[in-house]
Amino acid sequence: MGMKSDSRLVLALDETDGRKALEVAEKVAGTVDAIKINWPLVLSEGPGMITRLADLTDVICDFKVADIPNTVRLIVENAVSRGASAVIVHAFTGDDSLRAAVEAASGAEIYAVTEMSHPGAKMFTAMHAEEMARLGVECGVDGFIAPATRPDRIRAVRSVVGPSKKILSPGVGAQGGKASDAISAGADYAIVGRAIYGAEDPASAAEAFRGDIMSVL
Ligand code: BMP
Repeated sequence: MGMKSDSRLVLALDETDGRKALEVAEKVAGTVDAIKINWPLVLSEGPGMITRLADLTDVICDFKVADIPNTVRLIVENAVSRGASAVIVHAFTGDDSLRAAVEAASGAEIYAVTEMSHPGAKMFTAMHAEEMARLGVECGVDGFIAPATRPDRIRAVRSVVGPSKKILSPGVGAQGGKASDAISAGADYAIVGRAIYGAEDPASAAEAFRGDIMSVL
């Protein structure tokens, strides 16, 4: 299993108006390899949005699950049963919670957060990013989230996890990172939100990001 890797671009669809979200999704579904949804859209439009978007492309549920193993299992099973191809979990919860996520995914993928992309990430997640990446490999996760705002940290995570694990990298566009820099540093996919769904013309914005990524492949 696993999502396609044609454009290496993932749309972060944090648009909270369901009608607009679906409009953007329809416009860019042919360009991006997957759509990532997070709490803003699910809380405003309901979890049925997972299933609706899954009709268009692979859906990554970015629920950043951080809980005891039983609760992790319940959340991952629910998201996967609604059509999610992947679920994002936090790694700081430790080995039992990570293993619970991997077991519950049954065919879908689990991505674990290492260092986050915002400035505050330097306070805690950055210090433990390599340890969390190592733990994720031990627990059998399929991939990792690492920051496009700090490509050197993508390189550090890649060197720990090896070539076969996926790295998805948010922080492109609105947060200042560049998609091609993230890919050159070892990410498999760049995640882009506001710079696509907030653009006047989301389809051509997505095409421009794809072009930037292709320039380094
Ligand atoms: P934007 O391109 O609009 O900044 O959106 C980035 C998306 O990636 C958001 O959904 C955010 O929650 C997510 N994200 C992030 O920005 N940094 C991380 O370290 C982890 C994330 O999941």
